[in-house]
Amino acid sequence: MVSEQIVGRRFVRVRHVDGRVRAGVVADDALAILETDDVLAVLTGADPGTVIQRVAVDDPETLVPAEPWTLLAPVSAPETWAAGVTYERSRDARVLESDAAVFYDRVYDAPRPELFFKDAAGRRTVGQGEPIAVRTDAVWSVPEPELAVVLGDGGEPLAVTIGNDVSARDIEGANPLYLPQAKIYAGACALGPALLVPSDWTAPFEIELRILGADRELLFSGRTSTGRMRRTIPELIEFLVRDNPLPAGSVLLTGTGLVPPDDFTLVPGQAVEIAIAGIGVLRNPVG
Ligand code: DO4
Ligand code: MG
Repeated sequence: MVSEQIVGRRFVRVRHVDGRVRAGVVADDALAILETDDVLAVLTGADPGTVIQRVAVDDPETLVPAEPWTLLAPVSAPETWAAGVTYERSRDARVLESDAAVFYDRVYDAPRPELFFKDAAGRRTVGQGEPIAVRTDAVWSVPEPELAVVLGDGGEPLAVTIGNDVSARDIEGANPLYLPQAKIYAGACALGPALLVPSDWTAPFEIELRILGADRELLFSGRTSTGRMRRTIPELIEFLVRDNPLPAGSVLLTGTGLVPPDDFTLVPGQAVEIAIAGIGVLRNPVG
């Protein structure tokens, strides 16, 4: 169970140049680096131990720490899962891109949600500032800004963070059976910058997406709210953990409500910024 003292707080994982990984707590415009490296234990009520150092950050939203520390993905997720077609905008995009429109249309209203595997052991997941990727055999790639939920043993929600479910829309649209190839590849997931323990799990989160060109010019921006989701977080978790033993620290991406125009594709040199009020800003170059 989440301890009351950490509700409303933000937690990070950082690595020292010597290789040590530590958990940290966001404290004003700095990170309080903890003795422990186990963010999950802190979330579930373990004594965080003492603060070993305070490190300044570049910005209270992006939370990039001063050297010799670097920011890591805030959780080392044994498994990352994702929900799809949880917003009307996503349903419309899938219906347009695919000959199998009926499946997407149907799943939007069906009692059972679409849930798919996204990553294991964080092998394809990057953190703040690290490059996300486009598949070399895809011609239509997009970011998908999503609220990500970190789950405990048994599936209880512990914290939220920002997720980017980077996807190859042409591969996804060619045939629904290609979904794993459209969704699972090196650099196809980003998480960060911090874990937030919300004080109210039912309150909506505002999500903003900005895509920047090589000269930092704005190529696309949009906003939505998790209040527009067709399903609730408990509903998604209930289906995810049904007959499915989920290791503690697993992550569930809750689906995208923001889709760039159909003539847009990600290319190397661009950058994707996702802001979720209360959590921060996740910024990744496209590599
Ligand atoms: O099957 C399509 C997946 C859609 C998705 O990832 C989303 O709606 O976020
Ligand atoms: Mg998605």
